[in-house]
Amino acid sequence: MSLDKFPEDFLWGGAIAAHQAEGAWNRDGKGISVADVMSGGKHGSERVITAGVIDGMYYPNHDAVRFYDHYKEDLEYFSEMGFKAFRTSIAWTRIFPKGDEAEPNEQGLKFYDDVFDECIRLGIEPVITLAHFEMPYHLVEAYGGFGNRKCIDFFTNFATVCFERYKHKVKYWMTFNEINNQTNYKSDFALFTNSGLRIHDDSERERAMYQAAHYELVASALAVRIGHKINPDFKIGCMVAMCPIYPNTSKPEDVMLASVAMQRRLYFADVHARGAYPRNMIAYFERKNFNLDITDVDLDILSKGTVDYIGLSYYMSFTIANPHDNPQFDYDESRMLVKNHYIKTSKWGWAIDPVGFRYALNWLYDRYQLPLFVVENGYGEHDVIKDNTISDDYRIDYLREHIIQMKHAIVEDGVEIIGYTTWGPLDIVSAGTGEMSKRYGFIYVDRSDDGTGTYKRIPKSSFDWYRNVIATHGDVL
Ligand code: P53
Repeated sequence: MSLDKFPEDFLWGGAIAAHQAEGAWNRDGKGISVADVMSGGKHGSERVITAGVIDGMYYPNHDAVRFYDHYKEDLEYFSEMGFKAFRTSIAWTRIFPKGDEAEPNEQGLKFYDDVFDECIRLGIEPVITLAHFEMPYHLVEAYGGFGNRKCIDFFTNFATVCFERYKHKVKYWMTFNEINNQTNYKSDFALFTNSGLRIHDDSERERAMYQAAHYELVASALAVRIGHKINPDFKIGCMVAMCPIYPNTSKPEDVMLASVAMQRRLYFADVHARGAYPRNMIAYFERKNFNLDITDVDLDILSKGTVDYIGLSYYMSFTIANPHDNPQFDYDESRMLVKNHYIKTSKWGWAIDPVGFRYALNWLYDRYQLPLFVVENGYGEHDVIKDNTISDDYRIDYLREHIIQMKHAIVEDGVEIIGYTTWGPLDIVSAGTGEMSKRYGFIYVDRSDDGTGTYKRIPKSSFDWYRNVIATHGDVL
């Protein structure tokens, strides 16, 4: 084993999600997903969730960036950059338009056959997320989303159909995208996108989140087991948003709260990786009298469906200070996070912290000793187009600094990493805000926040830069 550089078979690439890229929201039998009922928003104002699709309302994901029609051109660009891997999700509503049907929609299945065939033709490994913030809206209306145990079956049906259909085309899978994002349970967006929950009584929100997350963890463990039976060569991972949380000061209360905050945000990965709830969470559920519906059968399922790797996104670190009225060290993300004065932030307030990336990779690898797969990292920024060119040096700087830290983690710290897919290699609709103008891509898409534009693709200066990074195995950054 040589640890002096990125491994030869390292999977360099990029990642998108179906609902943020494809568009074609109601074509070829596709049903309405939770992403299809969210308006546009911006930094500081959350996207509005409507009761179904309302006539005359603007929904940025309906057209997204028309990957559905442009996928050949887009994959060709990725191939030109030398991508070894391409991560996307399968829109659940293309396969099961309402979510509770007995039979899948053949036209939806066919679309992903075409996409994966094209990837394979280009020598690009598809890396597939099953649920990326796009559950069928019908499951929300008729069942209350993952607040209802029945969604476990609907998800495992969906997973089974996908595993069977694509078993010779896809090896790398993930069950739920950023399953831990809903730890921010005070946000309607986080609860709705992850779990299809609409909770109006504030005192119910935290318990509802833990209950839904439990059903998701069970659904994920079942899917892992089903997948391994269908093809023992499958590598099935979980996916967590890794935002390491630093104490604001060396005051012991801040340090203790930071530790508790990490427990709360990452227990999802504990369950996925170890097949059991950590004792700190069991103690917490008891102290809060949550009385969650967690059965012995569930616990057995969890123990038999552990993941093969830890998928993670890394964008930013958090910093936390313990308020005086919190001697019991409860974690409230909406109230306790503070600005870290050592770190600059993006226009959307996201801390730019490359060393935090190295710290995060070490933290996860120390804890699980499972291979990591960095399936999202990137920099959202307004781009300026001038004479048909886009100079995005700020994006190159962000990615370079993060890749350097990832290299340190591999070479100096011995962390095992399967690959690295940047977020949004093609500009796509922002999940958090629904904006088009929060761009991540190496490839510009001519579309504005209100959906107008030619949808033409134009490589930015980062395109050539990333191509060279891949061509030199990360030697030239
Ligand atoms: P956008 C919050 C914090 C960290 C990651 O995000 C997040 C979010 C949700 O906004 O989401 C992930 O588009 C997610 C992607 C998303 C990407 O990060 O809000 O997996 O779907 O687009 C970037 O800038």
